[in-house]
Amino acid sequence: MKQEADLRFHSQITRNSIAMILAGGRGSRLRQLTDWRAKPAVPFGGKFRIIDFPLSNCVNSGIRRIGIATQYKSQSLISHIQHGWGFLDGRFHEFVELLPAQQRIEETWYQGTADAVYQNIDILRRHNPDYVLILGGDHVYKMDYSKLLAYHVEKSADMTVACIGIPVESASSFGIMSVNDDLRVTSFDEKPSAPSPMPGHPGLALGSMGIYVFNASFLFEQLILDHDERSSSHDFGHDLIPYLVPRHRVFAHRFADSCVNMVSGVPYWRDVGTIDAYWEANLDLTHVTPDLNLYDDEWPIWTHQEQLPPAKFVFDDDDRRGQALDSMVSGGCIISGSTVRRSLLFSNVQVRSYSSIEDSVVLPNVDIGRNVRLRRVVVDKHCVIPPGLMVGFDPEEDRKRFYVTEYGITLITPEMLGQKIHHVR
Ligand code: ADQ
Ligand code: ADP
Repeated sequence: MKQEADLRFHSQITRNSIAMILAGGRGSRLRQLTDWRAKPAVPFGGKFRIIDFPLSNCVNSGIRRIGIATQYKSQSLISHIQHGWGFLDGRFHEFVELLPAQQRIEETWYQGTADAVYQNIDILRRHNPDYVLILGGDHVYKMDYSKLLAYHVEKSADMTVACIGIPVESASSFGIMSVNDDLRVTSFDEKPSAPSPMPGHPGLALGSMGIYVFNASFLFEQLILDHDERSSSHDFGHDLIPYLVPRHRVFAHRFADSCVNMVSGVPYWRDVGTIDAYWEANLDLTHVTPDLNLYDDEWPIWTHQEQLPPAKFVFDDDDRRGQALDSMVSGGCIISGSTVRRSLLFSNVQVRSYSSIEDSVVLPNVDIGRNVRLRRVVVDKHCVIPPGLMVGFDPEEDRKRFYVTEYGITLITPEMLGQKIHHVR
């Protein structure tokens, strides 16, 4: 009975909520992978884009009214959303609405993250929500937002911030908070230079995940004050939250209480903001029991899928086997007379005879010629890898043409190969 009552409570709250995904950031640490697309549009996991994770979390949590604020290099993101996320039904007041920075209210682009919401305040108001859920478009994780919203309501909070333990060494890239015994936030510092650990957890600081719930009328009132009356860079982490904490009821919600994908008791949440982290999180999916479960029917990740034939593995004319081992291979791929090991191939990748691909992530529409050897690389969309190319064996040589990370992962893009993209499939 209690469970049924909880479900009714959750569904009523989610129905009266609207989500706003902030998808305008550049993600410059992903180097040339974000030269042509915003970080939320970066492909991930063989057939998804990063933004599919927060979007799927919304839909799976019962939140069907979603705005997406776009800005930097948004064409790729817009086309993905238009192709893949049109299934929400306007007749039931469900929608995914793209909100490009279009200088509607101000003659400027979105400034900080709070400004991206402020500039759409009239659109949000029109839908008359009780709660607004604000999300980043940059992280890979599975979370039941209905539990976060229910927590916010139970605490009678004005605002709630989802939080997670962050190793102190990397905590200066996050908003770091302290809380009292009731989880009320008592201080909030955006990217502090010397973050303090949580009491009782020497190596961990309490970090904001950039996921916020607000009572809608409270949010609108505070955004207007932030805009009209305060000197501010209009950013949630730098300005709004530190201002609200001493004056209003701001609570922290532990991600572990709403996470759908735990790994040995620790909730899965990945930034994939650097080439190393991106490579590692993608390659992890090829392991026998990966940290991120993409095969969970209870919490599916939705995306735009091109109609493609199945992956094909064939012998070549010299009778060499085409094979992939410990790998994930998407639709439209053809592996002929070559071997792919511990790698993730996105759709429409062709690998020709005598080639070997190891520990690599290959994005869609890539053509790999004969006698190619790739090891520990990330290959961007549309690359044509010329016959005989060897990458991943001599970092000094690779650095002359490609981008090689400190950890020894090489990024290959069409520009680095001297190729121009004329035709985009
Ligand atoms: P950061 O991720 O460093 O910290 P930010 O660069 O503002 O903060 O990005 C937050 C989200 O907003 C991202 O999804 C980004 O794409 C988007 N975004 C950034 N600028 C935007 C703009 N002008 N218009 C639209 N969208 C924009 C934040 C918080 C920290 C918290 C971390 C968790 O500020 O407190 O710890 O997220 O990762
Ligand atoms: P995505 O996978 O991010 O959608 P697309 O291949 O569809 O990437 O490209 C998105 C946009 O960027 C398209 O308009 C495309 O023409 C442009 N683009 C992508 N890569 C290049 C490039 N190397 N040179 C020129 N334009 C590019």
